Amino acid sequence: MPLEIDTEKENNLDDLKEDIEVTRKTDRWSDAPAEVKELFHQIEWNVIDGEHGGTVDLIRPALGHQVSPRTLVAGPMATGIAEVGRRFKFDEYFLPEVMMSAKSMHAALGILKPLIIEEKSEELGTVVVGTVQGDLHDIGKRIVAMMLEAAGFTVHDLGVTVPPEEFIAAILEHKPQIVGFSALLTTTMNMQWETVKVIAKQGLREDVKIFVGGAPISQAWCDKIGADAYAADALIAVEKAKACVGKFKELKGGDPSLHAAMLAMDTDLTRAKAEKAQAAYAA
Ligand code: B1M
Repeated sequence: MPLEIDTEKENNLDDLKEDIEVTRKTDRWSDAPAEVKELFHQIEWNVIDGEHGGTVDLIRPALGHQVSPRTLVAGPMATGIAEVGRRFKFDEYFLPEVMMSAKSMHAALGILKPLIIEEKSEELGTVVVGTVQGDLHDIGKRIVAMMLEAAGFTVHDLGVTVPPEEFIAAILEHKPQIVGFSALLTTTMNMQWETVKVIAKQGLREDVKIFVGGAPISQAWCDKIGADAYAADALIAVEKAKACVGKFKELKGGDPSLHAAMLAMDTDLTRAKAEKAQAAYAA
């Protein structure tokens, strides 16, 4: 049985501005056994310090303690890379440091990917994903792709800086039910819109449900560009993708009812999360 560790609760990450000694005093991951809590803090700090060898060396012991690959991705790897983003934003880190941290994330994801995909038990449908043209960020998109695979989808990941024509070619070749665009830069988010337009121009809009995600992306942006669903994280992407090939299977891409249904799912997911947090607090 995998260990139950809550990765959905909002964490205060101020300790990550300090050092691991300060981190050890926090109650983050305190629902985990002490040795796992310690491993999680070390993973956070290895991602922050860009120690890819160290990160990899910590992943296997964590798995040995029955921590699930998803918990590692959504837990200490996510908090570590979030702190890297903060440091970059405030000019405490420059590109070389960020690249080292990204290398740590990729090294860890390389170990976790086969394990996550092994969980695949059924065939739900086909998804094409890619980071839009001009954008090199792919850590989040890889996580989304892995989680979709684990949930039962066949995923064709087109990589980074994918031009609209490549998305079109992949739609024609793989006939996916869902196409997902990732964008991490305010300067590349517009390529999501361009790609939606090219798909529509090719007469393929009704054939695919279009998902958008990435740090600067929002529901308002999804509405504006006429995408079908916005996913703030990988778990939401999975839930919405399942609904698209399940209860909303008959709705076509671009149908306003599909868009409304996807939006309503956010309300349901937020309510479920709040109820879970309340139950945990009461216990
Ligand atoms: Co860049 N970078 N970066 N960077 N980088 C950001 C995005 C930035 C916010 C940092 C900052 O200033 N705080 C900033 C963008 C500012 C802006 O546009 N407003 C920035 C910048 C400026 C740049 C450069 C321009 C820097 C420069 O050259 N001067 C440059 C651009 C290069 C280019 O793309 N052309 C650049 C380069 C890089 C690296 C190459 C060094 C590296 C990327 C390595 C890689 O990915 N292979 C990098 C990194 C690592 C980051 C930060 C620090 C971390 C991004 C990340 O991996 N997050 C980032 C800071 C930040 O985001 N706070 C930053 C972790 C990941 C799990 O989260 O990607 O959000 P995320 O994915 C989530 C959700 O968004 C969602 O689910 C994921 C999992 O939960 N999601 C989807 C994502 N895609 C989805 C798709 C879906 C659904 C959900 O459907 C398909």
